Amino acid sequence: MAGEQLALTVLMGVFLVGVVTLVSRMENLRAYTPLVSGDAGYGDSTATSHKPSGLIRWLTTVDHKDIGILYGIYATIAFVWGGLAVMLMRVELTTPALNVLGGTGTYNGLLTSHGITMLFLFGTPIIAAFSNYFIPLLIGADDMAFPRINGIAFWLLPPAALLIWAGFFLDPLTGGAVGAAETSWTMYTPLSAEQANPGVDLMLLGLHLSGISATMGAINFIVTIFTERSPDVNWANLDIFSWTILTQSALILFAFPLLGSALIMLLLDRNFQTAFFAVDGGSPILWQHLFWFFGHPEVYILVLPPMGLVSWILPKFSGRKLFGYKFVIYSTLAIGVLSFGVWAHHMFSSGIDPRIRASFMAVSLAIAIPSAVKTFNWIATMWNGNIRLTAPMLFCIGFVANFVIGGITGVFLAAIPIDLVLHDTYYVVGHFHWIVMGMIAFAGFGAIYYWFPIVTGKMYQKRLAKMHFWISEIGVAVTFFAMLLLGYLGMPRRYATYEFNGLIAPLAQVTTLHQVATIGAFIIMLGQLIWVWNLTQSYLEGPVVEDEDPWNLKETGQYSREFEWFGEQLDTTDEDTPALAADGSGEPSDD
Ligand code: HEM
Ligand SMILES: [Cu+2]
Repeated sequence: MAGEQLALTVLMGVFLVGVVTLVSRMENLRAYTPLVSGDAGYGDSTATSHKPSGLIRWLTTVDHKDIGILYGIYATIAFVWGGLAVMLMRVELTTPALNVLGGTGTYNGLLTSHGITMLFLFGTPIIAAFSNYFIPLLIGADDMAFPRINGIAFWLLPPAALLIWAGFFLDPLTGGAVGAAETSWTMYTPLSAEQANPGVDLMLLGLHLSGISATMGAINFIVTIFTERSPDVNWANLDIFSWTILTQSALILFAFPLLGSALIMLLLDRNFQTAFFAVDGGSPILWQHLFWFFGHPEVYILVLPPMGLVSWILPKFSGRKLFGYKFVIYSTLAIGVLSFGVWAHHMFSSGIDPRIRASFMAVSLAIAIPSAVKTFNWIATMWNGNIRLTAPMLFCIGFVANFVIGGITGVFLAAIPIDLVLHDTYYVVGHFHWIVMGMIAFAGFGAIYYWFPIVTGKMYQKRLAKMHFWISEIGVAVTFFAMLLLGYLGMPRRYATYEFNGLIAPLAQVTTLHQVATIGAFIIMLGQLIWVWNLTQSYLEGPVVEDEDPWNLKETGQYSREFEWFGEQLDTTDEDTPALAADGSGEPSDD
């Protein structure tokens, strides 16, 4: 046994050395690195002619635009995986008994994978997709400050996903000896420490990798925004999206090391008999403190950049500048700072000192203030504006509406007495899904539609995009409103089956609400199928965009740097591509 292991270790070592040698010998890896090949900005067409083509290009690229696209594809795959997991769970929940998935273990595995995938493998990377592609364009930089670190940061993610999902693949191969982790995304101890399943260790290692990737990205963005701005971009006219990415990067820098340390402590507890989180001699509550000191900022790491995207895109279709630009920045910074002072609002019912609890309640309620400032700024921007209901704008408006519900349900949870009743019920699930699905995903969709012409040179099908919005918004409202109601009825979260004392809540009502939520989930899924179809079809066959201003932003003085860059690209490409309608769309405009 020990001999076998040694042989395996040696083999692995030889393999790794081989890979390193191979990579270091690939001369052309460096050939098109902007920093190495001298001045090779994207205006310089020789820069791109150095690029290898096909698979090698995508595996070795250090161009921020390529890396942005890689992040986008990766996040979409994760979104599909996480979405399929949750559909299985929702089908299981249509009846009180367990009759779809083989056992509660499968349910728990899907639940864990859904949460972790959506937050770490979809949420953070989809934001990185936009920031990598567009921040250098928006601030007039040639590329990121460290293009190769940028590439490495991305390539840490596929192994991270494989490790996080490993339990599912290894389960059938090992006859169940290694299975999917069943810890939920919060990985609460002692459950996570005592679960004797190597799948948990693999997941923890995967999470650690994803954290390293995010931290490398954050450092890169901070340095890029500080040092690579073109001379005419200063702090007073830096675009709002870059501001939110800068704040987000700072949050990552302070929060992720906490997660990394906690994960290592948990791994040590699991494999080397340390007792950080042990019930005897250690402290399970310590895990909650460490986890939420990371975990609460993480929710703002996920939501601040989408807020930045909306603050950037919404004015374009309101025909006026963002109302209160400065205050939108101040509120971003305020949320960033405050988010480190509220972690214990996830622990109100865990028996911590009531006096400590009260101060956390106060700070949590205070976050509602900068959040409201933002909301009023968005509304004031639209007020009396010349609103054009294009797909990106619809998603922005949906975003604001969903934030009102997601944010206000959060304020209720921040009140200790209410939280003691609603904690660990579906109300909490409803609260954060209004935000993560209703805001983060929506801002992502809005930005994808808005920048689609720049990235692909094509235009999407506008009617399908609007259908995508309406179906998604209806699905979100049906699903997550049903969850808020389930919470009021006392339905606990994270259960595969349910059973109720009729005096507290009639089982029939609970079942009906679960069925409503499942129908809503299918509506959401339908919307996403339309989205995937639209993007794929339009990318392959959509009308080519000839107009450097496909959104008619010049008219209202909203034309900005990334479209200027797009215009330059159009000037340098072939003239013989077929011309298109003046507004850049291939379809009759129905805006
Ligand atoms: C006005 C702002 C907000 C307030 C006051 C607030 C408050 C709260 C509170 C008190 C909880 C704990 C509930 C419990 O477990 O009993 C909670 C849970 C949660 N919130 Fe919020 N929230 C706000 C905004 C957000 C945002 C912007 C996001 C996401 C981007 C978010 C994501 C979450 C998540 C993921 C959980 C559940 C964590 C878990 O237990 O798995 N919240 N929120
Ligand atoms: Cu929180």
